[in-house]
Amino acid sequence: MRNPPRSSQSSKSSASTAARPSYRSGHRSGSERKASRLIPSPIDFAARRKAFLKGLGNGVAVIPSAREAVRNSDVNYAYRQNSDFYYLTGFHEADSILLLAPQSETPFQIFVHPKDKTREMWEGKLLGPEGAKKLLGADAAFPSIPAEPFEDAFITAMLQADSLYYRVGLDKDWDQKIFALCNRALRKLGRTGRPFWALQDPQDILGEMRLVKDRQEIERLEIAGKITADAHVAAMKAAKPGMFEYEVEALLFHSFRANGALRVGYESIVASGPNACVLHYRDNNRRLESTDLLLVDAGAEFDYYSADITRTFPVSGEFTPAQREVYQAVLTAQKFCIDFAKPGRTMRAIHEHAIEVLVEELKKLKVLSGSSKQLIQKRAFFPYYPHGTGHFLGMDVHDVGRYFTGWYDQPRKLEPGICFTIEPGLYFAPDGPGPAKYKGIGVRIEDDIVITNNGCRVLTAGVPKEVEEVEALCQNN
Ligand SMILES: [Mn+2]
Repeated sequence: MRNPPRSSQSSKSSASTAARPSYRSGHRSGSERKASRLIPSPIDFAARRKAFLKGLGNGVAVIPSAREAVRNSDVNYAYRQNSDFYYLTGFHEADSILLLAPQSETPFQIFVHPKDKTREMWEGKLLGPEGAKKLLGADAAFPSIPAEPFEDAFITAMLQADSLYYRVGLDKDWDQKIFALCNRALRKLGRTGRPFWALQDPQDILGEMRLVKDRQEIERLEIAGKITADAHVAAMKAAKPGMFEYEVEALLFHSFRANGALRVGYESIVASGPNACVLHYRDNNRRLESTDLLLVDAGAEFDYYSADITRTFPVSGEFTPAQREVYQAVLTAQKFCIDFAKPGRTMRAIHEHAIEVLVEELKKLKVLSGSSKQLIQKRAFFPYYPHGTGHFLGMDVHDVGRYFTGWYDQPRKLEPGICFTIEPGLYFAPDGPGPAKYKGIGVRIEDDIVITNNGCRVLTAGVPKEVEEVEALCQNN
């Protein structure tokens, strides 16, 4: 089978509202949703380009589309556009190149796969250069195959530029091509003694732009959060002893797609029993046992924005006393961190806060003892809490943007519009340290939040996390 159809680019307005699946109420939930309220407002890609072009100063930016990745023979992995490319264009096709040159008469140039009847018969419609000019609002659009139009345009642009914004190191073929073209441009200048261009990472500008979300982006993260929350609720209701982890995974994916989210933001983690202690567990092939906790870490991607939720619940519908103790400790930390998150605070401070709360909880559970300060200094919590408390969230599940300003000793202050996860956990590996009664228990609770003017808002509140609510849902098969 070929890839599923990507977001349609069929209507006139689709350049600004590309990939806008409607959100349909899940038939299992029974609650009426007004679909109109869940269709996000269109994104102004031209405004994004304008801001980016301004940031480039006298530089030129080249952003190639994501490459098709071969799975085997002539079959590819499912394609997803590069986030930066999509962020600036709303265009989802492979074999495209974005060339942005503020000094040029045509600052926004795009190179796209040429129209090709045979290819279109197999793969679906291509926008083609003419369509790209019209629908994407490009100042100039050319075929990306053969390479000459891009090469000529790039060299011309570089002759007028001070610096090159191009991300090195992601794609060797592209690196070679770009450097060779730069050298051709230098030769073209003759014996001027002009040195090679300063090389900049487009992330310098784009990372900051993408990190602070505007209304349209928050809407999308909110919808992704709602779709994901519904899927987690469905998983809690459906999971029972004897099922396989992959059955729960399938159910999540069904729920995502049935509600208009075309992809997962990352491969779902469905980890039962001791598998929950494997932080990025992916096998998803164990059979659920009646005394298991099931840790589900899964997020839908809606219109290129991803949610990221983790819930941990008892397969039987009831926590054992030991499971409940660990769960309650993590929940306490998670809620404290959410209360703590507000403008001016930092991701590092939130993490430190989580550690402080978890250390107190571990003392209550008699896992640790002694002075909290010393336990933190010695990192005594680390065997049980070996990961961070959150990450930026957006088009990439681990989103772009600087966690630090200046050098790495100055954590950046959070500001309204920054979205991230809060996901403390506790893990007692079967062969690790800790009291016997906790061995094999792994709990993580993760929500997505956006910083507001005076605090934060949880985007994923649709899936319960209080012990009684979780048990009630799990029992309601
Ligand atoms: Mn996460």
